[in-house]
Amino acid sequence: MNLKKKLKISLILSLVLVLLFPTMTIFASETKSRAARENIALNKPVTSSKIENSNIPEYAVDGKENTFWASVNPSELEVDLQGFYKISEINLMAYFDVPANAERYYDYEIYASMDQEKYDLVAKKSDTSWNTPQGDTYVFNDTFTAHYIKVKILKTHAENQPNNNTGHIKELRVYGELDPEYENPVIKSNVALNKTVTASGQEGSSNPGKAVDNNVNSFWAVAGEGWLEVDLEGYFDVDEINVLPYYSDGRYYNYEVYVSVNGLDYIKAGEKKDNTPQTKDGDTYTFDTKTIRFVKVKMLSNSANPSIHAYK
Ligand SMILES: [Ca+2]
Repeated sequence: MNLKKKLKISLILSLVLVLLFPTMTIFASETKSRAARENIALNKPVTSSKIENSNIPEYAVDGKENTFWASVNPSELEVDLQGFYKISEINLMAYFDVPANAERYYDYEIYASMDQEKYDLVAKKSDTSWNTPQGDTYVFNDTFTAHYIKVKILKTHAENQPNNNTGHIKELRVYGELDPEYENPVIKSNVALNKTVTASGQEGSSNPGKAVDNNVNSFWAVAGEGWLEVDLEGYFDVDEINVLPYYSDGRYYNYEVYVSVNGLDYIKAGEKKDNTPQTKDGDTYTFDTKTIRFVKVKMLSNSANPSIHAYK
């Protein structure tokens, strides 16, 4: 059981109905506080002022040093940390040339906010040193609590490019721990994403893997009744499963959801046996936490077609 992870899980299944079959997305919620050195800005929701050349704001928090967000000054980038964190360090890796053809640095300010209304200046670039691969690191011995971090680039100083007025950020990294004095939302991650999936069959190229690829435009499909099973590839403490069937035109599905530790013995965790039309919220099943590795959905019927579809 050394693979056991202390996580809560919600499972989302997307089912379409006309020729398709179920699809799965499984979310896990971390219940422990995060490690102090984890970059809490990584892959968090981010917005910005007008982007330049399709260099979207997500590129500033994607963990990749070869992608960057770009905007025209005054440039603003704001990341939602999705919780209240006591911030201990911020590292801003602004754009630098490799090799250096045009050294540059920015005049910028970094703000912290609890509510997106009041912003406090917590750091600023106030010298003329060029941007470097190490970025600019700000350590806060006196931590402060923030939910949002905003960077404002005011002016660009670029060698041999006096008219350069764009701000580029390769990575914005934020470090800190959840502040227990504030109520923090449960942060969920999809533990089914790209995990191993098996099914009773498939229709055409709609293979079971498309049920867990986090792409709503791809789907797993099978004709007639069938089942889909996700191997989480580890043990998780699950307390919620959400099944999200296709919900247009008032159709409904009947199905059963099972969970299993070993893939041999199954416990029913939920079922839909009524005629209630499917909705965009899907069907949620909550129960006392169970440690499981497998989740299986057995499709019984749908109201619109003798075949069963699922997509995500
Ligand atoms: Ca990047």
